Amino acid sequence: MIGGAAGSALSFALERLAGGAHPRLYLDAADQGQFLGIVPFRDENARKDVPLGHELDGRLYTDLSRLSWRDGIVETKPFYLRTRASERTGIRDKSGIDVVDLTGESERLKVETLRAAMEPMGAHLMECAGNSRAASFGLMGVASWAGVPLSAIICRLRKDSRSAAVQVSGFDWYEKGSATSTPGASWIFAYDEIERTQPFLALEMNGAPLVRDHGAPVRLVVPGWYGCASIKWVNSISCVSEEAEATSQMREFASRTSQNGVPILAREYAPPSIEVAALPIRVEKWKRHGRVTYCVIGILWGGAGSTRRLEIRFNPDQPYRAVDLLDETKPAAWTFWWHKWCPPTPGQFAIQLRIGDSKTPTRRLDRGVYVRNLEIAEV
Ligand SMILES: Nc1nc2c(c(=O)[nH]1)N[C@H]1C(S)=C(S)[C@@H](COP(=O)(O)O)O[C@H]1N2
Ligand SMILES: [Mo]
Repeated sequence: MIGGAAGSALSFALERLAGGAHPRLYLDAADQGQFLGIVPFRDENARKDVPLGHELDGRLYTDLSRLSWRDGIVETKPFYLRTRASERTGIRDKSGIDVVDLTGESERLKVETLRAAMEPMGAHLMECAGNSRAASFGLMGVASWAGVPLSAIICRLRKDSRSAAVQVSGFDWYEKGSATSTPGASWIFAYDEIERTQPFLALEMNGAPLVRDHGAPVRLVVPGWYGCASIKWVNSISCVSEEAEATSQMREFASRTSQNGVPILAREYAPPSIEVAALPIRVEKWKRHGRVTYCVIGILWGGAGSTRRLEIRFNPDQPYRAVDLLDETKPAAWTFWWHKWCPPTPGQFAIQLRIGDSKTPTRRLDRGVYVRNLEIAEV
């Protein structure tokens, strides 16, 4: 978990257990040599693990360097925020959700009713499509959720033959405007997408009721999709026709979710699926047998496939090499990898990653979105 005593996760060493088939990470630094510290990434200045700003411009960038391989869960307090709760608290009705059919007839679904039907939904990764170096790559996290599948709520609506899709909307009115974000949060889901991705209405995050900034009392979580579809402060779920126009939220995120231009109709949008990507999260410096060595530790996430060969290089003129993957594939979350590294000379390096054997798209990774830079002073 992230969020314990600072520095507690700093000193784990990585080693293959003698004779064991599975690589293990373990905390005993004794026979690993001497832990000398963490090498910071360059050109990253965002303040991490504290909420910054308010409302639409509110952010929290998670410090992923403190992530522990043991459960890979980010505690709620340092979990990333993209948009903080509105200050217009008085005008929001938090008692339930309006469920609206195609004729416009609506039924009030109470939060208490949802709570009574709540079940564990497992650990799921969420990443903002705007995650980038400017955010110190801190706009992502894995939490464990409890809630109710969206399909359980819309099953009634489904019988209407003219309905093709469902629009989930959240409260999104704020005291102040924003230079970079548009108010209005809703996303339209085709029925077959709901079946495939199994979105759920979450009431609990990491074993406690949802907090305000994460969408209390009820938010949507769409496993495997960028966070822009995971609507917070859900206040209505409506049936819409096949000709429904894309929402302002869908248009706002069109380029960040790799759409072809800004399509007019909702059904023209490709699912904003998180493609396979990887990120170094921590570079450890060690002294072993009188030599300085480095260990790059990172995460791999996204995509639907299972066999993933991840490769690393430290400069464009070097060949790619396979990294070691922690042998636990959790398709809904992230998995850990590491790579021991002895830089040839001191200097500046850019850590690049690629999927060696993939036919699946890895557009953000290939565009260099997740490249991190560092300076090595000692070899
Ligand atoms: N109502 C509402 N829901 C929203 C947003 C928003 O601005 N308003 N932002 C979305 C985006 S872009 C992301 S990445 C996720 C972030 O969820 P989190 O802040 O709980 O991590 O919420 C989504 N849900
Ligand atoms: Mo986002």
